[in-house]
Amino acid sequence: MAGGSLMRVLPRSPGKFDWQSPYGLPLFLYGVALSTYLQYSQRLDRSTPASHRVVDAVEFRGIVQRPSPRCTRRGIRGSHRVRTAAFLAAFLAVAAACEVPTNRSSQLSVQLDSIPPLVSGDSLVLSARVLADADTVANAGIQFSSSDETVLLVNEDGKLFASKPGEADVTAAALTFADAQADTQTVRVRDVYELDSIAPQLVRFGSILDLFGVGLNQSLAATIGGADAIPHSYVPQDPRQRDRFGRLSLWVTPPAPAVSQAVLLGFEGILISDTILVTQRDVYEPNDTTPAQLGTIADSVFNPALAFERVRRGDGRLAVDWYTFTTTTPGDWTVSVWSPAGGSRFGAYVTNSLIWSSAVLDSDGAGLYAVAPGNWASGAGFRPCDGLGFFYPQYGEYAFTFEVPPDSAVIALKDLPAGTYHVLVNYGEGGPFYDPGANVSVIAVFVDSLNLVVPLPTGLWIKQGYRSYLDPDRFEENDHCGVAQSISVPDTLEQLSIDTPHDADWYAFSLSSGANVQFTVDVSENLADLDTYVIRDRRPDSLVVVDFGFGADAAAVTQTEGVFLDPGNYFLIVVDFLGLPSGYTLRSEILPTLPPTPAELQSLRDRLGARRRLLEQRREAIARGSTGPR
Ligand SMILES: [Ca+2]
Ligand SMILES: [Ca+2]
Ligand SMILES: [Ca+2]
Repeated sequence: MAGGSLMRVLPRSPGKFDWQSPYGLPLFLYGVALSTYLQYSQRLDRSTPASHRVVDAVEFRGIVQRPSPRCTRRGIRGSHRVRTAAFLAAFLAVAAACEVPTNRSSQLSVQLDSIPPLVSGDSLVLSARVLADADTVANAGIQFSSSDETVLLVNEDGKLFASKPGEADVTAAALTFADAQADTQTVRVRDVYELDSIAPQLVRFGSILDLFGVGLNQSLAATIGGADAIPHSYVPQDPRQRDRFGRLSLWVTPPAPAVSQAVLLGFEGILISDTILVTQRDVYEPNDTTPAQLGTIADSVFNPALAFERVRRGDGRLAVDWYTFTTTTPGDWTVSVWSPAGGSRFGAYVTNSLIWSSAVLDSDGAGLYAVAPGNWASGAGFRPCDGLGFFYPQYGEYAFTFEVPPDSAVIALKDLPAGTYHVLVNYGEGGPFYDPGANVSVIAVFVDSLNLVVPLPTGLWIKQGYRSYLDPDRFEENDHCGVAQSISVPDTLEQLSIDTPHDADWYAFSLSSGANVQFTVDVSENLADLDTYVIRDRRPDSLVVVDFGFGADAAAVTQTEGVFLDPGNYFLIVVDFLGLPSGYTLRSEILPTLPPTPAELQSLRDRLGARRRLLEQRREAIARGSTGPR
């Protein structure tokens, strides 16, 4: 009865039906209209003995279980427990006798799971399945093979071992379905230390080159075009496998030539990239007569791989590097600029006002960088106050302070008002001076007689916060006259500090009657060499240097002469001649009032002359030291 009705009811058109059994074993019978089939099977369940020749009646092509277990007794038992148990038991007894049913489909194919990137020495177990359309055929045996056993060892069970770098095809084929389309993947086995690709192909100094590969990390010595490359970052593809695939990013540093290769040197050997092209300018160029605008800085701008390009402007002068940055809230900021090749040709200044104008020309008709009246600058040897330089009556000329040129500059500024600031970096011969005719403090840059053509490495870091070598003293910020600290005379002030190289401490004091005042600076760092300048404040007309002190033989104590000072307003500036931070104590005393003698005036002139000569000697020594072979 059952066999006959089944033959009549079941359509012969192929179809499929997913049915989730109450026991979590999804069953899928393929090849018949299963809804009908199951209706029948349920009817049969109630009325028909388990033994049944249902298999003859349906055009099934296989039975599918997901997930596909091996053909085990357990799997079959599970299938028995479906509600249509009676029917299915009979069905499965035939269909699932551990050999997959006959292949009558041209839709069958093998799907080999994606093989992950491999490194020599890796092993894994391959997985694949036979698919009928999009569905997995249960119990279908798979045979795995490798096209090159010297590269990839693959056994029958699909265990794979990557034995050496190279390429091989892995094929998964169905054991029993002769018509099933085999699946092949080409697999590349990477070396444990391998450079894969590099990007971008065209870079500038200060840009970042990304190297992709295996075994790359930041501890490798790296060069680009022979120049030491500065590590930027390393990002592993898989954080749990840092020593495998990843991206190593390097700063492109000068003087990498126009056609360069990246070279990585590790314990495992040397890796060399393809050629990259290097534009011989840094990422902020051109920023000579118009500044590179860094915009509003929330936290920091950092680039250790910039270049001083040593190119000449139209007026024959060496180009400079000029940046502006903007802060939106008052706060502490530190500007740091450095160059290994700095020395006597290096100058870096921060100012709240800077213009370049061919309207402000030097005697040769070259343009100058000018700090406008009323503004300030801070940087070794460049300390205009209200735009003015200091008049040295002993010489009949204007200058600022005498300070040895640094090879790096750290300018830390506390409580900087919100606004836009300028950073000017000058590597050329020349320097700052005050032009009384134009009433501006200017920075002139002259042609570099050394005529070097290679770009010099330099770095820039503008960072929120006050980053000093020593703790700032209680009077910071006092780096320019606009924020000078008022002091009494006489007095003794302790626990002061030159907190970074070339920190300058400005103090303001007034005398209501003439006095013979002597200032003494005691440093805590014996090598430090601090100088004092006593300046008569005659703004807006002039700032006149009336006394000057520096350590004689031992630099530990600096003392002014005790020159008679007329009633009026004064500045006392403590500057760092050598660029050596130190704590200090500042003591002011009133000495017995005596009019200045010609000998005292001569003494001041001599001291200033001595300082100038020492400065020139140091400049020359630095220049000799920094112009050797590079
Ligand atoms: Ca530059
Ligand atoms: Ca200070
Ligand atoms: Ca200061």
